[in-house]
Amino acid sequence: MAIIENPPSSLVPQLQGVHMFGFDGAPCSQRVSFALAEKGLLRGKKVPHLSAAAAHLQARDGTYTFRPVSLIKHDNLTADYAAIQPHMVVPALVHDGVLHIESMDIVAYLDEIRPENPLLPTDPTRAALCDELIELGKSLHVSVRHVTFNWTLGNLAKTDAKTEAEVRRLEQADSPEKLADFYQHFNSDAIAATTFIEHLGKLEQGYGEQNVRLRDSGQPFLTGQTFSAADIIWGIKVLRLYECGYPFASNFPDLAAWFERVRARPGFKDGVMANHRLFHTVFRLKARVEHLFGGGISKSSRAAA
Ligand SMILES: N[C@@H](CCC(=O)N[C@@H](CS)C(=O)NCC(=O)O)C(=O)O
Repeated sequence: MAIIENPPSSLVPQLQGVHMFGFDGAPCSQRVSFALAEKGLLRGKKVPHLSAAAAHLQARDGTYTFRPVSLIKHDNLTADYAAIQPHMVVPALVHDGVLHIESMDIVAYLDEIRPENPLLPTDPTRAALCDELIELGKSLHVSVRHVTFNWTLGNLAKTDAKTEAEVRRLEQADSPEKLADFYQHFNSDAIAATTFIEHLGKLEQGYGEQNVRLRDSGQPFLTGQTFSAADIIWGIKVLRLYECGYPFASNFPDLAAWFERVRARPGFKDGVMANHRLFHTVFRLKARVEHLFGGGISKSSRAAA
């Protein structure tokens, strides 16, 4: 479990109940919002992310307090947020003063504290497959970042020079996120077009494997008959590329059919889409216009494996 002991922020130990620091348009944040909704924990108050107002410190029972950290305004790339989330990424979750990071570790933690509607299978074969699919999903996160920044966000995601220097100053030497290097290269257009295409290829390889798994098993979900944390991480991974205009229905039809099942879930509707409608629509529209003019991601996608 990724628990951060004694974080520098004085806010964290004051927070009671469940508080989530997140951004509704970010895949890693969506994984946790999805899991919270699957667990029946509803979003309660929404308060400024650094608020220490007395009325904001206690989350109501059965709900979680949402503390939005705008990745567009780069709220995450600040000393105040680095004092909470040491790698300057979302999400972070505080439960009764204890800070948890790493989205899939948070999902596992939620499964532990609210065992109803289990997300981690107990059957050893399914559990091993679930772990494997989560690990693969995590390893592809850097590819989602490259693809999203290139095909969806573009210049919007660039930081100014001051923020870039601040990230370099604040980032811990052993941060797994390597945000300082990423922003340095992305801001100066130093990432080769072939690199973006390679990342898209890695994702396609992963989607292809899941497409074959679903087709061959004939099961409704990735690890079998019931929904699991593997469906959360992969569902969100498909959502993001779908928003970039990726042609899932033609390239990976079994995965596309599975995604319809995932997005029909109340947990997906309430946890992910209810707070993400605007970005979703804007991303999809942008992708459609690009496609219309002969550009966009479908031009770089390969045919089904
Ligand atoms: N391993 C982390 C990765 C978190 C992560 O990369 N979050 C992204 C959003 S999906 C982020 O906050 N990026 C900050 C940025 O790009 O400036 C987790 O799973 O929680």
